[in-house]
Amino acid sequence: MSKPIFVLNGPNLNLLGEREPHIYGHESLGDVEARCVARAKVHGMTIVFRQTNREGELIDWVQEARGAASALVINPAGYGHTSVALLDALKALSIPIIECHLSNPAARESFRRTTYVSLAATGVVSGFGPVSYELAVEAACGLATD
Ligand code: CA2
Repeated sequence: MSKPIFVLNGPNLNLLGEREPHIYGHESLGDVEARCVARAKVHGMTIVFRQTNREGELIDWVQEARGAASALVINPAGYGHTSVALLDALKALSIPIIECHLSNPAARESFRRTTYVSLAATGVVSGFGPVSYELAVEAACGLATD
């Protein structure tokens, strides 16, 4: 049995579906989790899906993924644009890292064009709403190490 794919979500994503649906869509984070689980199941893989509003907790989970995950999908949310500490944690991983965004940050405000996480990512999926997560899990299943 291979290790699970970790899908980690950063701050404010717990509000998904409740605010700013014109940017982030109408689905809840629970709906997004269900998409990830279903997509992984097709490949016989499992998902550990988590969200936190705390930078340190996100970093703890990235460190946990070092031994416990076969690949990492991460939507760092706002921390992707600010956190060198998160980048440092990601750089310590030797498993594939797929950065995932609901929106396309490159097409939004200029401060979203800097994404530290991208420096450690194997690849990035953005702009497809909840489908971004499905595409990211699909990529993770293909790249997963044992
Ligand atoms: O498009 C994405 O997935 C983002 O990672 C979302 C972040 C944003 O800072 C990034 O630039 C792009 C924001 C997450 C906040 O999510 C909310 C969801 C619903 C209502 C309010 C915030």
